[in-house]
Amino acid sequence: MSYNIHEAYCLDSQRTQLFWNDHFEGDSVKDLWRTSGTATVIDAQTGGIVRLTTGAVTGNTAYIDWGDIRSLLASKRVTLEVIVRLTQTSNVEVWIALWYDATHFIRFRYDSSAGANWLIETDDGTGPTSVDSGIAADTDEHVFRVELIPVDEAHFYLDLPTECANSPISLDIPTEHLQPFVYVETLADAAKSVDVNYVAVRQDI
Ligand SMILES: [Ca+2]
Repeated sequence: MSYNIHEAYCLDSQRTQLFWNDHFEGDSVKDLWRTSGTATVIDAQTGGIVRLTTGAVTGNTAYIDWGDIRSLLASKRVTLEVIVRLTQTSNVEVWIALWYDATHFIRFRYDSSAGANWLIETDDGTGPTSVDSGIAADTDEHVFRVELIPVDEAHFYLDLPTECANSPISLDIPTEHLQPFVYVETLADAAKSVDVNYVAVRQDI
């Protein structure tokens, strides 16, 4: 069987789980994605990436998400895996998230103005909980993975099987429906970008 986890896209399922992924191959970003800022598919690089690029003014942003089609739930043991490469680590903020809104999320966050390391964070509207992953940001490609297994614990992995310091987080887990969200903001008057190679989700039916 197949099951629509996004209205524009089907995914495979087994008897008890759904799987969905996009490797950003082809000439353009698939219609199911909403983009802001500049989002360019580079098909020849690393089997297809989408490069998100901000404008060149402090506070400019770029992001990619499902256009507020939110079909992911912590209570269904959602797992998100995203492969991302920062093209720079200075004057930039990056989020890799399961996202409802600015106060309901589960995310990796790197803010160059706050420190050298990735933070791991949750918020259910009463948080956030924000702790240090123990892992410094760099410009290599990495696999970012968060698993809600069990449903009341957010386990964060950066390059499996390495579980981040201070993971899991069991506070401030959002109960809202979520979508994938990758976001970059420039903290200087210069364009900043991130390369997203792959986004995948899995959750229970
Ligand atoms: Ca790819």
